[in-house]
Amino acid sequence: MNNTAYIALGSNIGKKETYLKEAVKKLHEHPEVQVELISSIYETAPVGYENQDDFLNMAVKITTSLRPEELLSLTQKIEQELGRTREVRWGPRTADLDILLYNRENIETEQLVVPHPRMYERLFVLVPMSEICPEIGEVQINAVTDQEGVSIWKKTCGVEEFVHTES
Ligand code: PH2
Ligand code: MG
Ligand code: MG
Repeated sequence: MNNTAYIALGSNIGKKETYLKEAVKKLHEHPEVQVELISSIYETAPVGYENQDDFLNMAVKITTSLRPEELLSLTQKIEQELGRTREVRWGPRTADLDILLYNRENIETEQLVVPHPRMYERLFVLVPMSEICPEIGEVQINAVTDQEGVSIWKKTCGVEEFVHTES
């Protein structure tokens, strides 16, 4: 588990909190992934494609021995297992898992760009990240002035609550 990565999670269909919890649990259940820290859950207004329900968003810090492309396969598998279909770009989804950071690597392949190209413009990513990633400071958040609609929805106490839920 010698790599550190951050993953943003979002859901805006159905039992949103359940989808987030299931996604975190599935990450942790993978033998080569350990969920180290989780942020609180935030309720956020949709960005990009606005004619859809509000999201719940959060972020997690993991350690992993998976390479970035293997981690991407895992996140995509989890999205599928949680019933994700891709209809509208930036449209409604049961579970969206985006790799934000992988160590300090810059990755640019057809499938994956890390750091996530839009993460520094998105409050729904930066605010949860600021709880768990020391590099994301208030300065960066204050620099994003044109977005509102990110409010705390559930303060999270620890990883335990997420990885040991009954399903
Ligand atoms: N995800 C998007 C597009 N817009 N808006 C919010 N509030 N939260 C999201 O997770 C989100 C979004 C594309 O993945
Ligand atoms: Mg996304
Ligand atoms: Mg995505």
